Amino acid sequence: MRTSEPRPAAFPAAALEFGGTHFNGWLSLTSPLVVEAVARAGFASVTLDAQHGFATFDSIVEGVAAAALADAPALVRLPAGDYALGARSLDVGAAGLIAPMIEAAADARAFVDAVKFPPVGRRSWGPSRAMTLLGLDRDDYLASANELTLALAMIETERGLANVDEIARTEGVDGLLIGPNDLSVSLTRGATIDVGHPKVVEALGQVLAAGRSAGKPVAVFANSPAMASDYVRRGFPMIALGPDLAFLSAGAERALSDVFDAPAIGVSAGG
Ligand code: 3PY
Ligand code: MG
Repeated sequence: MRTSEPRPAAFPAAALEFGGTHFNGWLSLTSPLVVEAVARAGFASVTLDAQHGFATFDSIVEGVAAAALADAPALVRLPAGDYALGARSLDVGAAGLIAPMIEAAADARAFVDAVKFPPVGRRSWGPSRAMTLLGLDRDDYLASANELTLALAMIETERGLANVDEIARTEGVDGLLIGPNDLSVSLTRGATIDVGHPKVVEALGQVLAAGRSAGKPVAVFANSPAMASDYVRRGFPMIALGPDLAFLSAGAERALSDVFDAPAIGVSAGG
């Protein structure tokens, strides 16, 4: 007996285009409890980070399910070039993939080849968990998977920026995601890691323009709530904020300082 409706684990690119800002919670820790807590805090989706975070295939299996419990699609950021993990993540119900360090159309094609079914790519069949999560049968999943699963190419190097138009135009790439930290490292030739550096700020406009002319959404990673506010003002439709460790540290610091800032509530010392 079915006890609940299928969870909306899908995440069509069109979801990013209806106006407003989509906030994604960026997770480096592997506990499904963390995934669910961040999703329930109000983020519209989460990212399980297998590049610089601790996500593994096993934690992705659990994380996708934990996000589904909170009605949030889960994206997976892949280790650079690990498109096999991308296809496996989609098989277990990830709603989309983020490929770091995409620098040319050939990189974008290799990504798309692994994660989109023909005729767009060459993804291999085997989405058992994804079909269950979405409540789709085999034919319906095959017919809709390319649309329902998002493939985001990260632009975060000088070379990627130089080739951003051809990357954005690659069929099967559903959108771009800017990595401002790596962009700073790359554009300043390793001199500084400053997401507010003028070269990084200029690059934001260039990537937004490439997305606009290809008709694809451009997302950005924000290191802090202040950066996220700035990106809202710049009109990004999707902002990834995190990581969870920063949320945890900020919450812990806040809890401790609140102990001393709280007004007295009249508890007597006893006696
Ligand atoms: C970057 O800013 O370089 C990122 O990859 C965000 O995680
Ligand atoms: Mg990066």
